[in-house]
Amino acid sequence: MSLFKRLKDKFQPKSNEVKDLSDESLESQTEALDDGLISIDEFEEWEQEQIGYKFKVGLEKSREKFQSEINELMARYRTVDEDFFEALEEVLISADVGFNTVMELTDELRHVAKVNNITDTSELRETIVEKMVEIYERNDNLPETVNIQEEGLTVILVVGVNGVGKTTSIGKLAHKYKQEGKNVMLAAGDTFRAGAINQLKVWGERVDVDVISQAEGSDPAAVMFDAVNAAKKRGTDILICDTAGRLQNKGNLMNELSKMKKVIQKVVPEAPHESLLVLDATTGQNALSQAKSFKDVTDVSGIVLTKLDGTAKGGIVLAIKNELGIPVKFVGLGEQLDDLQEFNAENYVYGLFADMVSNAEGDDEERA
Ligand SMILES: Nc1nc2c(ncn2[C@@H]2O[C@H](COP(=O)(O)OP(=O)(O)OP(=O)(O)O)[C@@H](O)[C@H]2O)c(=O)[nH]1
Ligand SMILES: [Mg+2]
Repeated sequence: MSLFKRLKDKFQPKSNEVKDLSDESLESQTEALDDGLISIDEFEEWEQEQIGYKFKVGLEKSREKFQSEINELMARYRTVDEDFFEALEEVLISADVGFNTVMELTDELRHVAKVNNITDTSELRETIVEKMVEIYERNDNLPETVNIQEEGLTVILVVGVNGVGKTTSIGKLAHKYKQEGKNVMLAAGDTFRAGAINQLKVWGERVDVDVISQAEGSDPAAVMFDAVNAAKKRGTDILICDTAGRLQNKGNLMNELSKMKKVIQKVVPEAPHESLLVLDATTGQNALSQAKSFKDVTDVSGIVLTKLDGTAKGGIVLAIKNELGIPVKFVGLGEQLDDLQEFNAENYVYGLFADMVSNAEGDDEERA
């Protein structure tokens, strides 16, 4: 089955009647689901539609920009030639896909066009998208799933420069895991910025989970020690640790992180199970260089890419995985509590190309 057909089956309502998935209707739909009249299959289908909808809304800016540029490109260059590929490269680079990834992608497209004798640019439209997914999934030795322990405590350390969305993401993660029935606790490791501890406490209240903290200015490693011990004692499933985004200088920040890790490992030797680096998608290439500096000094097991809803350059996801070799594990698609979603390449591509997917109907052509 072609990629677009598969995505269409996965995310779009089967009924002719298009469901309104917007805010208030969600609650009534959930209630309708609770009456026991719906099968597991139907529930899973409904859930997929919800997730598809979230990605579609969150990636709206990127989708609009990308699609209009691709349409313009196809209108301007009708025949597949070097000029077309060069113009396509420009479009992809301006979407923050990343230079090396763009070159890899267009080289493969050149090959596909040659082998299949494709001369009409519009025939390459779907292949462009397919190749993006293919390239994304190629580096398959990277663990995409979040390393949550089946039993015992899971420690998640959340790092990143100031303002990228660490604390907000922690709140959303806590909410997500709590919804899944886990026992969640937060550790207020940003003791440096005035107000940071309070901000985390507000999140703790909002999603109803405990927050372990000490006074402003205290040693964050000591907070971690307290928190891990408390989590073990209370039988917590998941401890999520906030950290400072800014200290006197970069060296201090990195030293502090390694000290925190050491202290955590004294109590739970295999922790942290995840070190999530939060990056702000709206900062584009700057996010990539932040990731490089963090990667140099500390292990990063996954990226939380926030504010995708705020950028038209959603191609950054591809650049992160291909150019840094770190999987994106979560994406921020908005400011609501459930707008932090687990990343998945198909959901992402659906969000970026939903209109093209919708139009895929009736096109029975399949390319090998
Ligand atoms: N639109 C949108 N806004 C977001 C998202 N994630 C975070 N934000 C906003 O980004 C701003 C900064 O978020 P924080 O969580 O305070 O960032 P931080 O990394 O903890 O910042 P410091 O504590 O200063 O290091 C807040 O206004 C959030 O609402 C997202 O996915 N989408
Ligand atoms: Mg913070």
